[in-house]
Amino acid sequence: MPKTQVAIIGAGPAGLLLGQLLHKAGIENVILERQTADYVLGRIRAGILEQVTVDLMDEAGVGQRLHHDGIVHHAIELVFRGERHPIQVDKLTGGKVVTAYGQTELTRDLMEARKAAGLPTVYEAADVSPHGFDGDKPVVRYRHGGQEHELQCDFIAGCDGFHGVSRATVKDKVTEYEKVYPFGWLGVLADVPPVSPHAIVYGNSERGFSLCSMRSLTRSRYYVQCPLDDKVEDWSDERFWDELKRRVDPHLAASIVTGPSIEKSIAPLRSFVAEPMRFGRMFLAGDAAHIVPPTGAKGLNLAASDVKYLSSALIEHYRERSAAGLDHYSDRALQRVWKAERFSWWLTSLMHRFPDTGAFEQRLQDAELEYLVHSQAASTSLAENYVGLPL
Ligand code: RFL
Ligand code: PHB
Repeated sequence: MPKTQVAIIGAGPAGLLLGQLLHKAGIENVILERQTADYVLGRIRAGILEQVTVDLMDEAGVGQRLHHDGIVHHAIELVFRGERHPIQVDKLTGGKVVTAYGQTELTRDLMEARKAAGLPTVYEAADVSPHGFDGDKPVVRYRHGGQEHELQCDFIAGCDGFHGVSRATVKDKVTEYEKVYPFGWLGVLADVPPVSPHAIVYGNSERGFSLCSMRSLTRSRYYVQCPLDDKVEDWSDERFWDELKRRVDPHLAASIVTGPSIEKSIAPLRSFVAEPMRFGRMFLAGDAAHIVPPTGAKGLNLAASDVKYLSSALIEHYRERSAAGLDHYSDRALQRVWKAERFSWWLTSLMHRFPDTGAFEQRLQDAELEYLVHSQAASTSLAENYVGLPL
C-alpha cells in the first residue's frame, strides 16, 4: 500500500502551503484534491495578505513573484457620510503593512513550486475519506482514474475547506459556533486601474457597505453589500458600477474607472468555528475549521497561521520526537482564530447596514465610526488587528 508521512486533503492555500513547508523540512507529503488545478485557480477570493503570510511564503521559498507584483499598502480608508478617512496602519503599528496579492496568484505560485519539486498531488481524487486517525495507522481512501486507492500515513491534515470531508468525518466530536449575517457581498473583478492604488477603501453608506480593492495596478476588485436572495443575473455591470458609485464619496465616485466585469459572484457572510482542531492523528487547518466574514480580510491569513503552527508542530515531532507542538496545536490555533473572529465580526457590524437596525443602533454605529477615526487609541486597535496579531 502506498505510504507517506503526512496525507493532506485539499489543495487550497492551506494544503499547498503546508505541503511546501513540510517538504522544505524533508517531510514527505501527498495532497489529495477533489477538483482540477484549473478549477482551484478559477476561484476568485482573497486579496490582502498580512506580513505573517508573506513571511510564510518566503519560508516556503515561493515569495519571489509576490514581492515583485504584490502592492504594499501603508493605509486603509474608511468612507462614511460621504467623507474619506485614512487610517495610517503603518504609523499606528510601528511600520507594519499589508500586501495586495490575489489568492489565485499565491495558489499558482505554490502549485508551480510543488510541481517543480516533483511532489505528488492527486487532482480529481473522488470520495476521499480519512480513517484510523484515532489509532497509530491512519489511512486515506479515495478513488482516482476509476480505481480505489489507499494511502497509509502518520498524520492527516484536513485542509479541505468549509465543505470538506475531514470535519464532516468527526461531526459528532465537534462543537460548532456559528453566526450567519443577513446579507451577502456581490463582487466584481474588472481589468480597470484601481480607484485608490495606495489604499483599500471600506465604505458605510445608507445604501449599504462597499469595498474598493485590487489585484494589480490594472485589475480591480470591488464589492457591494446586497440582499441574500439577490441573483447575480439581476446585476448588470451598469447597475453594479452605478450602485458602487452611490456608496462612496462624490470625489472617489468620479474617479472610479469602469469596464466590463471578468467575474461576478455573490458570497454569503458567515462566522464559524469548529472546536477542537485535532482528532488523534488528524488535524484541521484553514476554512475546514473556521470561517470569518471577509470584512477584515482574515480568512486566508488565518489559514496561513494555522499552517505555521501545524507545520512547526509536525517538524518538531519528526526532528525531536516531541509531541508538545502537536498537543498544543488546537489551543494555539484557536486562540488566534477567536481574536480574528472577534475583529471580523466587529468590522462587519460597524461597516454594514443591518435590515433590523433601529434609529438608536444606527446612531451608535455613527458614533463609533466618528470615535474610530478621531481617536488614536481606537484607530490603533483597528490597525493592529488589520495588519495581523503576532503569531
Ligand atoms: P479552500 O481555499 O476552500 O481550499 C480547500 C480545498 O479543499 C478541496 N476539497 C476537497 N479535496 C478533497 N476531498 C474533499 N472531500 C474536498 N472538499 C474540498 C477544495 O476543492 C479546495 O481546493 O480552503 P483553505 O485552503 O483553508 O483557504 C481558505 C481561503 O480560501 C479563505 O479563507 C479565503 O478565501 C477567505 N477570504 C479572504 N481571506 C483573506 O485573508 N483576505 C481576503 O481579502 C479575503 N477575501 C475571502 C475573501 C473569501 C471570499 N469568499 C468567496 C469565500 C473574499 C471572498 C469573497
Ligand atoms: C479583496 O481584495 O478581495 C478583499 C479585500 C479586503 C477585504 C476582503 C476582500 O476585506
